[in-house]
Amino acid sequence: MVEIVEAKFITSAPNVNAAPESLDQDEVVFMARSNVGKSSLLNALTNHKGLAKVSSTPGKTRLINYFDVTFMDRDTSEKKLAKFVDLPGFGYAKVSKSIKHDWEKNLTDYISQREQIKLFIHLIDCRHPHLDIDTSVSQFLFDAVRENQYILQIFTKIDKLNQKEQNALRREFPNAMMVSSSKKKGTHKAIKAIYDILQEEDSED
Ligand SMILES: Nc1nc2c(ncn2[C@@H]2O[C@H](COP(=O)(O)OP(=O)(O)OP(=O)(O)O)[C@@H](O)[C@H]2O)c(=O)[nH]1
Ligand SMILES: [Mg+2]
Repeated sequence: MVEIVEAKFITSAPNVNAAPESLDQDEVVFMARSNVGKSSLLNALTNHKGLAKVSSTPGKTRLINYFDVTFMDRDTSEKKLAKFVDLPGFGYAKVSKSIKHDWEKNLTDYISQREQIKLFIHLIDCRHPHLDIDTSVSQFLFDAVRENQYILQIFTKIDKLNQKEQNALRREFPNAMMVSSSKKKGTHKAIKAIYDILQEEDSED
C-alpha cells in the first residue's frame, strides 16, 4: 500500500514567475472550479486536516500554494518526494471581469509554462459532470499537455450520489477516479494512481 507519510506547506506564489525553484519534474497540480472540494481532498490525501484551508466561502484561495509531500510504499519502504500545487479555483463568478481575466491568464500561463508539472489533476463535482467550464478546462489541458505529462480526472463528493448514479458516472468516465473526502472513499486509490504516474520515467531518459 502506498501512503503519504509527510506533507508540509512550503510557500505561496502569486504567479509562475514567483514559483519556487525545483529542478525535477515532480509537480502534481490540482485544478478545480471553486468549491469543488480541492482543499478537502488535499487534506484527505495527506491525512492532514489543516494543510489546505477548507472554506464555505468559495474563491478564497487566490495564490498558488505549494506543499512538499512524501509518498511511501509500505511494502518496499521506498520513498518518493513530490510537490503538490494547489491552484486557485477557476470560474468563480463573484469577482470582477478584470480580476477574472487576470486569473485565467495566470492559470493558463502556469499550466503552459511550468515544465516541472508531471501530472494535472482536474477535479470535477460528481453532481455536475458536464459544466461548460470543466469541458473547456479538459480541452485546454488536452491541448496543452506535453509528451511527458499526464492528466487525471477525479470526481469529488461522491458520497452525494447513490450507487446507481455512481455506476452511471463510472460507465461514462471509465478513466476517471471517484473520491469522497468526507467519507474517505477512493483516497487510497487516488494516492496509488498519483504515485504510479510519478514513478514513470521522463521520456527523454
Ligand atoms: N459531502 C461532501 N462535501 C464535501 C466534500 N469535500 C468537500 N466538501 C464540502 O465542500 C465545500 C468546499 O470544500 P473545499 O475543500 O473548501 O473546496 P475548494 O475547492 O478548496 O474551494 P475553494 O478553495 O474555496 O475554491 C466545503 O463545505 C466542504 O465541507 C466531500 O467529499 N463530500
Ligand atoms: Mg480551497
